[in-house]
Amino acid sequence: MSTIGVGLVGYKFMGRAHSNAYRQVAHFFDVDPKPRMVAVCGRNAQAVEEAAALLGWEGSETDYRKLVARDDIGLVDVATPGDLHKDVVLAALAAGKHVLCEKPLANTLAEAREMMDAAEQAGVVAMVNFNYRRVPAVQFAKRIIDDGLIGEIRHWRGIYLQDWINDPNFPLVWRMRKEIAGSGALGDIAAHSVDLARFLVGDITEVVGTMDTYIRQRPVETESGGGAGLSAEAGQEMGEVTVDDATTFLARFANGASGTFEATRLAPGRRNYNSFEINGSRGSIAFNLERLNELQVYFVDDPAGLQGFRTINVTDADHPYAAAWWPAGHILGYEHTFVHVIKDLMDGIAAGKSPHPTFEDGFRCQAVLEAVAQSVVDHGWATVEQP
Ligand code: SOE
Repeated sequence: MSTIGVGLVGYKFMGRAHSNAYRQVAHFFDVDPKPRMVAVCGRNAQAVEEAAALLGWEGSETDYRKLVARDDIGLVDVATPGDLHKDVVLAALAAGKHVLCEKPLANTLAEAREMMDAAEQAGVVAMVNFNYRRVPAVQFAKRIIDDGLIGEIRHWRGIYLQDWINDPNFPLVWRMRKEIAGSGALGDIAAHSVDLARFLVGDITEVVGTMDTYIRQRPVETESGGGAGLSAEAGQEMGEVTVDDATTFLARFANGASGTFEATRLAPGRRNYNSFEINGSRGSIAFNLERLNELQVYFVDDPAGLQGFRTINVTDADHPYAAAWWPAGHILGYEHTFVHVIKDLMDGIAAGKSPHPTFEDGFRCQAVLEAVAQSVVDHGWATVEQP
């Protein structure tokens, strides 16, 4: 049994989710190498030392350049806001480290291309953490599609709704500042839908869409900042929101299917409603992350009179990842998707092959996002750039 030293950059919401996955993966999956939680990195020395102790890291660093240079680290995990992804990833690749980078890969297509090319040059394992690909029900949907059970795919309908910033008094956190996040709902949550659509249906060739901001001013976040999730503390001053609250777009897939995408963070009552429906010539599949253990399926070949959407509880032993956890019906949660990502990343490192989503997948997703933004400027269809 071998181990690989991990260095994590970022220790807030995604840092906590990734740390949990590194702690858990070897307890449930037979991974070789096993991750060794060497150091977590953050600019605030006291805060990152506290995070190291809380999250189970051996040590901490305050400079990512020192972290990537450490001989006891073989994998660098980038769980920072988007404005830091490129610099940290390029430094880690230059140091010959394997890399896991949070989604979306970059804040611009040019950055994504530079990162994709650098990963290719470095010849290491490089993966993007679109974790919803590793929901067992999503993997099972892929199995159903690949087995031809719903026939030729004609329609993708991706709807990702949240409401955590519906309150106009919610502070101006980094996800609402273009210089840090790159975009709003488009890059934060529509990116997940685009990645799932690419995984389940195929590549996208052109798009046309809208991007809207409804709450343009918000209270500036206090220095104390928010917790490790999506919470934050409002200060007295007001600041400008510089990203989209919502986006909707149409898409054409290379295989002839049509797609609709909607993503907003202003949908009261929808906490993390990442859903999709796929219609094929022989059936349909529907998924909703808020009921992530379930997959709805419809098959036209079911006997007349017995046809209808049925709900599969994707927790049986022969369902993806399920055998490693609990007996059928003892459901999984959001955090298990990150454990599955790390399990597949360890397998990729063992095999010397980048698991999907690779950095090319990250680039292709970024290209769709950039084309949507371009279509808004041009008021017309935009072609999606290819690698
Ligand atoms: C906020 O919209 C957020 O935390 C996203 O940044 C994550 O990628 C998504 O998984 C949950 O919602």
